[in-house]
Amino acid sequence: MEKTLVLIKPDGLQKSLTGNILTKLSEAKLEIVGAKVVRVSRDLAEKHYQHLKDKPFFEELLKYFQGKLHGPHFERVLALVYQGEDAINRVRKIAGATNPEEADPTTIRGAYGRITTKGVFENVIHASSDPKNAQREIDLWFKPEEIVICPEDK
Ligand code: IDP
Ligand code: MG
Repeated sequence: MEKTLVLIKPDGLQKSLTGNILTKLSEAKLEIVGAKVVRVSRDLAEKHYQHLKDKPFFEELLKYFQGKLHGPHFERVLALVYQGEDAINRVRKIAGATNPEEADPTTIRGAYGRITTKGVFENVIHASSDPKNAQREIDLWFKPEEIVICPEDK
């Protein structure tokens, strides 16, 4: 059993894609064990994307991730934790490649993502990349009591 963090980023919310994204993700046959709306502070954004802090696009990425490119109503993300067998890879497959122009058009990022004129990949969702990152990210975004696990799975 694996858990993985999914974030519907501000562009996904602004484009009214929440329903489409959740429907797509339901193909993975996983369980939702956590969900909430979060206003992303600079500190949280920096921690979440700490592996990219030396990249030239880091500042623009933080702005995008905090919703500062999408107006005051979209300064938020929808955070979800999915659980199930091979959850991390199953969700990554449905999410698609990081670069929305290289992503398969049938994936979420391929269908709905874009690259801004400033070069940010607005790719609609985040999905944890591997078990170590999934654990780190779930601990960063959720308190233990916000995760609802079936007693039989404990
Ligand atoms: P991932 O989201 O597929 O795991 P990461 O390399 O962890 O990819 O990058 C995190 C986020 O940073 C991406 O989802 C995308 O929004 C942005 N990003 C990554 N690489 C680039 C780039 O080369 N140019 C612009 N934005 C990028
Ligand atoms: Mg990543």
